[in-house]
Amino acid sequence: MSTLIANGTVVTADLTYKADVLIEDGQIIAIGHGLKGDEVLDATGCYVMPGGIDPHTHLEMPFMGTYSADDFDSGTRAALAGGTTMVVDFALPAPGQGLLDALKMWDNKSTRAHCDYSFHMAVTWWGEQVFDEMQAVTERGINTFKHFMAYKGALMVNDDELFASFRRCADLGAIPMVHAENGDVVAELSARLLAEGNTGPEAHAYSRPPQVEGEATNRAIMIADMAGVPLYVVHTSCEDSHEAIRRARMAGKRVWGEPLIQHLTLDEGEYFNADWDHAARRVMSPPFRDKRHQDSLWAGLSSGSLSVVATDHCAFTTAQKRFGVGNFTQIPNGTGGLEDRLPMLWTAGVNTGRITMNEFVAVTSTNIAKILNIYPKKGAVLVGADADLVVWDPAAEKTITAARQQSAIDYNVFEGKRVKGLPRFTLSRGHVAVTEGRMSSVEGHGKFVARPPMGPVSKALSAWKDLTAPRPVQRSGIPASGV
Ligand code: DUC
Ligand code: ZN
Ligand code: ZN
Ligand code: ZN
Repeated sequence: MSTLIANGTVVTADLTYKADVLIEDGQIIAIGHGLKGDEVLDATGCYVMPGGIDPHTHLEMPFMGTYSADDFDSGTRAALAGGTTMVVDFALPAPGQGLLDALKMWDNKSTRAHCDYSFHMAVTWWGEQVFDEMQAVTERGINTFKHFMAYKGALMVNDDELFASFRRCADLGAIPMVHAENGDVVAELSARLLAEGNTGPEAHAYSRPPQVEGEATNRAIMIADMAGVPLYVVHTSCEDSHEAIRRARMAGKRVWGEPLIQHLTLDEGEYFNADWDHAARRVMSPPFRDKRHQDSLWAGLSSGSLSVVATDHCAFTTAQKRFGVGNFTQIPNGTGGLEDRLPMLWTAGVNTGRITMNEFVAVTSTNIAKILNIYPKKGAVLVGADADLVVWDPAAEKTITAARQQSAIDYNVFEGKRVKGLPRFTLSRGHVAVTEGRMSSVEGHGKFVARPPMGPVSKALSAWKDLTAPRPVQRSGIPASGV
C-alpha cells in the first residue's frame, strides 16, 4: 500500500519547493507532481519536513537512586506527538559494568519503541575491559561515546581517562561526546552551599555556574585535539562554552555544540519561584541560565557555530524530585522536552525570524543525521530515504499542558506556553503515527538504526597532523659517559 502526501511544500535544510511525496514500504519512492497513492494525506497549507531527530535522551535510565520516568514506550510516543521520528538514547553502564552488558539492558528496554532509535555508549569508568569492548560496540553500529566530566564519585571520568578513551575513539573512527562541567569544582561548591544552609533548588544553579562549563569545554576540546579526534559537546548552555566551541571551529577543529530547547527558552528565574516543586522540577545539569546566555545560544544557531537543538529528555515525577527536599544535591537532575522541542523552537525561532525554516530543519534533523553518519537514510526528504516525516501546520496552535501530554510525568516545564506550528501528521517509516494530536503509533514499530564509523575524515583536526609528524629528538645534552 502506498501513501501520498499531497499539496504540501517540501522544506529541507537547503530547499523549499511545492511537491507531493509518495511513500511505499517505509521509504520515499517519488517526489513530484501528478503522483497517485492508495492513501492520501492532505498537506494543504503545510510544510513536509524530515522528522525531528533528538540525539540526546535518557529513557528509563537508572540515575541518582531512581529511574527516569519516561521509558521507550511513553518517551517515543512523546517524540512522535511532537514531530520527532528518531531518538538517540544513552546506554549507561554503571561504574565497573561492561559496555556490552549495559547494551543488553538497552536492547531489552528499546523493544517498546514506537519510532526508530539508536544509542550512544557512555564511558563511565576506564580499564582494559572498556578499551576492548569499545570495538565490539562500534561493530554494533554505535560510534559515539559519551563522557561525564561531572557527577564526581558516580559517573565522572578524569582527564587521563578522557584522553585514553578519546584516543581509542580516534582509532575506531568514533566520536567522543562530553558532558562538560568541572566536576571537582561543582562538588566543592555544592558542599559549601549545603554547609552554609543553602538547601533549596536555587542552590543547584549556584553550584554550577557558567564558568565550570566553559572551563570543561575548553579542556575537552584540548584533549580531543591532542587525541586527533572530533568532539561533540552535549547541552551547550552558556556563552562560556559556546565561545570555546566557536574558537575551536574557527581554528579548523571539528567540534559541535548542542543547545537544548530548554536553555533556549527558559531562564534561571525559574529557580527563584516561591513554589519548591516548581523550581525542583526544573533542576537539570547544566542549569537554566540568564538572558545573556540565551542570546548567545540563539546567535550560535543563526550563525552556524552551534549545530543541533536537542532535549536531554530525562523526566522525573514530582514525587521523585521530592527526594531532594532539604538537600538540593539529591534532587534527580533532568527535565523533559521530547514532545515540545519542535513546536517550541518553531514558535521561538521561526515565528520570530531568529532562524529560517531551512535552518530549523538543519538543527532539528539534518545536521545531526550527518554528524551521526545516517544521512540521507534519516534527516532527508529524498527518494530512497526512510519516510520519517512530519507534515507541519504553521497555523495550528495550542497551549502546552501536562494534562494532554504523552510523557508519563505529572507536569511540563513549558506548561502554559502558547505555541504556533504543530504536526498535522507524523510518519514513522511510512506509518502514520499521529494525526492532529491523535495517536496511532505502534509499540515495537521502532527499529534500531546502526551507524557506521566516520572513517579517516574524523581525524581532520588542526593539531593532528603536527602531532603525528616525526619530531626531531635532541640528544646532544646527554653526557656521553651516561653518568
Ligand atoms: N543532566 C541532567 O540534567 N540529567 C541527566 C544527565 C545530565 O547530565
Ligand atoms: Zn549531561
Ligand atoms: Zn544527558
Ligand atoms: Zn501502518
